[in-house]
Amino acid sequence: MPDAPTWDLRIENVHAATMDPARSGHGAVRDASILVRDGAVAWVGARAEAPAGAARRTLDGEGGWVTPGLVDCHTHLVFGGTRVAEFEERLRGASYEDLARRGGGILSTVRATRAASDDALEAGAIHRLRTLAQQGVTALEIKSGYGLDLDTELRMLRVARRAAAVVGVRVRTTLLAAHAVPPEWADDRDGYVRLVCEEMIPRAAAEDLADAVDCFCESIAFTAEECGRVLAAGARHGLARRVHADQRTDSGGAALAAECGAASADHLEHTSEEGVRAMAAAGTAAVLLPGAAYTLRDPTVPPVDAFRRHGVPMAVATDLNPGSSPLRSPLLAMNMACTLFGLTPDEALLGMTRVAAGILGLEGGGTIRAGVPADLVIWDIEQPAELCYWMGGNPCRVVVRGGVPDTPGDAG
Ligand code: DI6
Ligand code: FE
Repeated sequence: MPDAPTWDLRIENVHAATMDPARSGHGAVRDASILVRDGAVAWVGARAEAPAGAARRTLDGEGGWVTPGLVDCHTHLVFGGTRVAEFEERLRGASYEDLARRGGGILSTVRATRAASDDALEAGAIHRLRTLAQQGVTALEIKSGYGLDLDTELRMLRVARRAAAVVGVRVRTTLLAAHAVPPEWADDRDGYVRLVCEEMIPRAAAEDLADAVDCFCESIAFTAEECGRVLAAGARHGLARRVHADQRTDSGGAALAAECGAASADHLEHTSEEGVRAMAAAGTAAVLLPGAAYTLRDPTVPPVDAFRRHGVPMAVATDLNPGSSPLRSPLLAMNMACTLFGLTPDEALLGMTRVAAGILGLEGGGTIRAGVPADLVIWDIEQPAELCYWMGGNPCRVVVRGGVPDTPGDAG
């Protein structure tokens, strides 16, 4: 009997963008080999130095590039209905804020989500998740926020976890009950904030349905004071903190996120230098969501230069949601981060891998290193910047999830 193979998987004939901070640039290793055993990367380096030993399976990268699996660290992909009618209204001149004040916007998705069955919510979420997974996403965050009552918020979090298990991606869930004031609390905002802090957050934490809490700090949503109460309640219940900050106006969201020890402040189109400084001091990362800026045609760009100068790490995510960012492509989000916000392709790729994984606290940290989970993507490209360059199409050839290769179909 021959000896059992040493490795479960050997990937050859590829270049690797490892994102390993111990290597320079994006951690590139040209002519690399990657060896996988028991679901984890066992070795990565130059092919000429690769350890010997038979592999159960060998993948030929055909001269392409391998990167860590993409991490989409900000999505709202569980929801009922669509907002295609509002898309058309905005094209005729209505603003996002007009629609929200008329009871449309987030509240129209709340109505559709409350009315949807668990099965319908799950089917929609699985469909959108598969589309992301086919473009190399192996881990992501999914928020609630279209229930705005205890039952529907918890239902959304359960659906998020189940959908991720069905598709085979790693997930972190976030309770975003402070997304809008629901109609039944319109005359008692304070009562709703108390409900979020005193019932929804404790239940989501006790049932282990949420990893983090988030809030929409904005003129059409919650004030910085209200958001501060929500974030403090999340911290008391052991949840990480995230903030939708300064998306439409400078509402002090970035400074609030820093003050509450948030893992990230997200959007940040209208953040001041003072807010950036506070984030840097607190170690709060920035999440850039160019799909929303594009959809809402906001010409204001987040203070990317200030983030660089102050050393604030920048993640890039889709913000996949039915209103402000119906964007189902992580690669297009990276393209927009470069073209609209001025990131370099290296920054955009880091932002969809290592920085995003850091915000979600994922084991392995969005890198390819010995010992980390083998979540990898082989791309049909000649250089990593192509991931940001093409618009449309799908250069993803193979996705490896926990050491198991999977050839994606066409992204739908
Ligand atoms: N900002 C966003 O971009 C999403 N939520 C938020 O607070 C939009 C949500 C929506 O319009 O449905
Ligand atoms: Fe969002």
